[in-house]
Amino acid sequence: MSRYLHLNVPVRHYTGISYDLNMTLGGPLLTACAIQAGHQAIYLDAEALGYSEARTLQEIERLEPDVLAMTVLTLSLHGVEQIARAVKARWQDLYVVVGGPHAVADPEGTLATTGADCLIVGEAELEIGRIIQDRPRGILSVRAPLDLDALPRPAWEHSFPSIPHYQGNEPRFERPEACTLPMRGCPHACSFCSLPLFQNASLKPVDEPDRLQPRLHRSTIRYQSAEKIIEEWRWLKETYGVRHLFVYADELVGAYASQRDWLIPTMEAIARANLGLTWKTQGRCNQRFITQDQLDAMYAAGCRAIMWGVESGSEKVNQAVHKGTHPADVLHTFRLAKRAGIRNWGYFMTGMPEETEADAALTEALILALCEEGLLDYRQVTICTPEVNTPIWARAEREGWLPKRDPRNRWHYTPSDTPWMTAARVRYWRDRLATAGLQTQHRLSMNNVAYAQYAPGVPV
Ligand code: B12
Ligand code: SF4
Repeated sequence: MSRYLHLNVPVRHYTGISYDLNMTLGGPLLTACAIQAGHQAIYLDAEALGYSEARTLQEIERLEPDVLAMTVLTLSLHGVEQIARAVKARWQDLYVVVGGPHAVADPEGTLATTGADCLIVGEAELEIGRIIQDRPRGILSVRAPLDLDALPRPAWEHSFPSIPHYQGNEPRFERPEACTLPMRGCPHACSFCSLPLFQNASLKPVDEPDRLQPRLHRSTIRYQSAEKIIEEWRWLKETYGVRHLFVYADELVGAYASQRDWLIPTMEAIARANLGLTWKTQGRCNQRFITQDQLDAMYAAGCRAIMWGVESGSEKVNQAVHKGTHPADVLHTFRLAKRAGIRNWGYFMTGMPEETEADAALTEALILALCEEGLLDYRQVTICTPEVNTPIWARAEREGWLPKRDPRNRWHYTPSDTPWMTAARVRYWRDRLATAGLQTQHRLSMNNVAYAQYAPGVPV
């Protein structure tokens, strides 16, 4: 039996932003799988706890793990590098393994700069027990879980902080808020999204290190059964008093035709279970795949808000980033959701490839049309940030407009000129789009790249 510590590293000391509102599931899930495999395990979200690097190291010392696992996002890479180096300087024998979206996007670079013993590419639930036991080295891939019902619940009882600590990103929903992941996978390949990277290239798998195999399969569509979902949601309510859920699904509704075959019966079963929970989730605007019956069923099951990735009001720009949606998809979707009683949260970007000021004006026109019909309950306007090794990043690098690298925050807060707009004009459009169509302005500045906007006085 080994002692496994899964760490979400602190980032606020170099980003200047506290990422403590929402929890993440990878660490608590892998912690549960480690426990199931017979190990002692803890998940520590040092960022949510407001720990400094020094305090995080003290906790590592106190907990005396044999295996230190860290999730790496592009933004948290610097924090992981700091902790990994400090750990290796003090405790050479402590086995350090890293994984997560940035590890998938840049395995060689991440292994080199963190100095970890091992880097895992993929969803690691099925293999984390083996990794803890065998402590392999180098870059290895893992089989993704295909049967989500077979996975344990996230180990919130071994997670610090626990669920009630997190405030959630919408103060008007009831507390406590938890998160859950009833489906995984998306067939699309938007060029700014990191998730499609989970399916590229070939690597040696953990279970057969002598053989190359394709990485599996973030894009493969997988669902929990209604029974499993209800059991987990009820457990969250009864154990932690949870009142509201953030349903992390790659896109829960609108992504493909057959989605409804799972969605409608599952929503009906959740509604029948009468759990008394409200929730929000993510969806994709589409004229064909979004239908009233699906949204009505979601509302009956407790859905009160959907975050829609609108990106741009210009069809040309949405084609350029492989989003492939049209303003008519947005209007159709927002109308049906509103009719169902579900709040529309629109997520817009500016500073995208091929986006000129005329295209930004089309986004403004779409926002105004949505406001005119009272369809936009909340909006967020973000300056497009190329994440490492996504297609949009490759394009920006090729065309010479990749934002200037800041070694710590990996250019998340440093928009630069694109061939189609200057950085100053991108900022201008971000601010203009954040307030377009609002009579009373109530702006919530989240950070340098995003502005969030609540329509004042609108109850959730
Ligand atoms: C919840 C969430 C958040 C929360 C919590 C983030 C946090 N503390 O980690 C909040 C809102 C704070 C947030 C913030 C940000 N986020 Co966010 N977020 C998500 C979201 C929607 C769900 C994460 C989740 O729980 N997934 C489910 C679990 C099961 O998957 P997973 O985390 O990938 O873990 C699996 C594997 O990666 C692997 N694994 C993970 N870690 C490890 C470690 C080891 C050792 C091993 C072996 C395996 C392994 O096994 C896990 C189990 O299958 C994802 C999108 C998504 N669908 O995943 C985006 C996502 C992670 N976010 C993203 C981004 C860009 C951001 C921000 C930079 C946004 C911004 N501009 O401010 C910040 C960065 C925050 C930070 N601390 O660095 C990108 C990351 C891209 C990248 N290359 O890094 C994602 C992938 C969205 C996307 N589609 O591109 N985010
Ligand atoms: S539709 Fe959503 S989850 Fe799918 S690739 Fe695009 S942004 Fe990513």
